[in-house]
Amino acid sequence: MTNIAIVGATGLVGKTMLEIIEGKDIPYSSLTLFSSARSAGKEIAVKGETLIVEELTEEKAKQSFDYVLMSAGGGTSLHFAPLFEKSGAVVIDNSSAWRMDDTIDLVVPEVNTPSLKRRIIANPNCSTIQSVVPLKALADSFGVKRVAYTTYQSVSGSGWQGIDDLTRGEKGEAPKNYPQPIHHNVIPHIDDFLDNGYTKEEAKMINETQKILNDDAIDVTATCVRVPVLHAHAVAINVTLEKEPSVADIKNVLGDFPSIVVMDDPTQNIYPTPLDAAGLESVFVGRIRKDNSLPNTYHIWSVSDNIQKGAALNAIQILEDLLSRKED
Ligand code: 2RA
Repeated sequence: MTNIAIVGATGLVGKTMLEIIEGKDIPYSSLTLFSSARSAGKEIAVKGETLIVEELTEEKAKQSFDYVLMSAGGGTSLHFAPLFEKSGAVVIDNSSAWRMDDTIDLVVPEVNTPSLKRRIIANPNCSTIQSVVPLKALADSFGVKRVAYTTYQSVSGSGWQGIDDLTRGEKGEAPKNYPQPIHHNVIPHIDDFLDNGYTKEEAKMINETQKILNDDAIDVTATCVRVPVLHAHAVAINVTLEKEPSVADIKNVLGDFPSIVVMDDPTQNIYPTPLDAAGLESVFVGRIRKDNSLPNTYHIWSVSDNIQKGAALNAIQILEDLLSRKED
């Protein structure tokens, strides 16, 4: 008997969670869909059954769920995740609200395992997930000292609103979500600015990388950029290692790591692009080469679907891991 709830079921990530649950045939005895009052009453078909989306209230959070997948923003998570937890559920939360809390696990299943000190597990930021997967492979074999990220993040990272802004721009209309037009443009600004000149998105990549790799000694910096692409983020990763492996060694280690697909043959113009990754589960890497300016330093280009591995799929993989432990 597994009772699952999804909070934010009508959002882009919630909708994708439902598709993955259906596609992977995740077993459940009941599936309850929650949303804000605005979307309550909508009907969604899952595994041949029509479910009616309910407004999430404190009373409903006291029902006995085993697992709650949340993707409804930080405010909703801060308020409702502890209520679900108190009622006995394990919450897997896609917002940034809990990620840097010392008592909360921040999990990418290929990289780390939840301690379950608390029954709230945080799903990391999308661009962080597709970066720490290759970095974990490198850390295990060669040690990681420093990372410099530049991201190229698709509009679906902002949910339906980001997609709407790109569509609006295509029709010559002004943006409603982004501070600048995204159509025919790139915007070096994701989430709010902080006093130190970085954005919150950049801070997420810095802090979450250290937490997931469990190593505060790794120096991390980031510049995060929104690009007019619908699906899949790209991250240019410049990484300094403890050792100095050959590029072939690096390709072998990455190719052997779960969920990584190496696409790297410059002679055939083979490298991953967002169009290659959109809708797929893997983290694709290419353009792997030695940095010409620094010792022990390499460039890696990582591309992955931000709604799949970057959000919904990673959350479902955490759920699958918990379900398999329950069976053991
Ligand atoms: C973005 N990182 O792409 C966000 C989504 N979680 O804006």
